Amino acid sequence: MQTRVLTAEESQQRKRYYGEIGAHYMTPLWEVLGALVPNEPKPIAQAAMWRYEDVRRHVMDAGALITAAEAERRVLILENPALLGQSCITNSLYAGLQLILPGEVAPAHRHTQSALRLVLDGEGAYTAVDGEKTTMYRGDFIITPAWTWHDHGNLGQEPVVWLDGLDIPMLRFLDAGFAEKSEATSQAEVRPEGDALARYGANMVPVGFAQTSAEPTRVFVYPWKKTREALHSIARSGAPDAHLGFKQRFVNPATGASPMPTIGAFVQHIPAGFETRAYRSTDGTVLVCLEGSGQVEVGQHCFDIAENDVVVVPSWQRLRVRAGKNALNLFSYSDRPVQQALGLWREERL
Ligand code: GTQ
Repeated sequence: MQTRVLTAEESQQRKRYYGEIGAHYMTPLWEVLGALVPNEPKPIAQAAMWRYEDVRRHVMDAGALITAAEAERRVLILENPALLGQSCITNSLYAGLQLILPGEVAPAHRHTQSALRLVLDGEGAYTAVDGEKTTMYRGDFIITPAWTWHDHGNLGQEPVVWLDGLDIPMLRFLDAGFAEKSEATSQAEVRPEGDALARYGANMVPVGFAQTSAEPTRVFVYPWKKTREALHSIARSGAPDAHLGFKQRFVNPATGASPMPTIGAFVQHIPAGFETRAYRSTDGTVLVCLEGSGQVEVGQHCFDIAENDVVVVPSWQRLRVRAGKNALNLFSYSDRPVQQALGLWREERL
């Protein structure tokens, strides 16, 4: 709306009119058009960091407060400071830190929300997805696609913490959430551990197997050991991209699409001392530091990051990453595949 100074009478007249139409649940577009159709993304979400060293103690304290069985999932939600009360880290994505103590089980359930786990702290836990277990090692990226049964347990001697990334806000927006609890606390083992990786994650698929890009991958664990080896091999030959360092996208190996249709996942190696040039994209992104330390600059904010720290980069905010004395290995996830499927995704190298 072009703004001009209104006379007192005109103001009164409009206010009266807005009141009249308000009684019929109508409101004038011209008062809000600029906000509804912005020139560029103006996210409400803000850049923020959760320093693992600062929050770990509070995550552990939850272990004395409630059992995994009672909580169903013992998770501290990471809420964007500008979106408090909405259980989201960006408009479309959720993040949480889940704790499971030795001997505990987080009972089997399934839901239409898709989830990823990034293992951060402790050893000996497992996740079972549709009847196959995977032991969780630090840095492993594990998925539980929409409507797959999943339960978690800890057979080890120490508390285990991982980051949960889900599309909860997206499903809420679409009103497409369904969930179901299993009668069995833990799923019966249908296939031995490693079966999915052997069948679908060894540069082969069963002959005749075909998927569409909307179907999630049958590979449900991307072991950090393999990812890390690949990243380091890549980094040994060739120069880093000025804006991204060495950045790889996780895929469904059978289709090349993202592992799950709603959430994209990435891993990035920034060599020691390297500083990326400013970059922005429309997919609000959650970054997790797996190795090394350095700085992450998001718009006006600058965060010193170390292992297990989580940073949220809202849509279209300028991002620069600087690695310290040791190389940085960063994991990230975003709603990029959704934006790309709809022809909306944009990036800019500054
Ligand atoms: O592990 O199934 O952080 O259902 C939120 C909802 C984790 C899970 C979360 C969930 C889960």
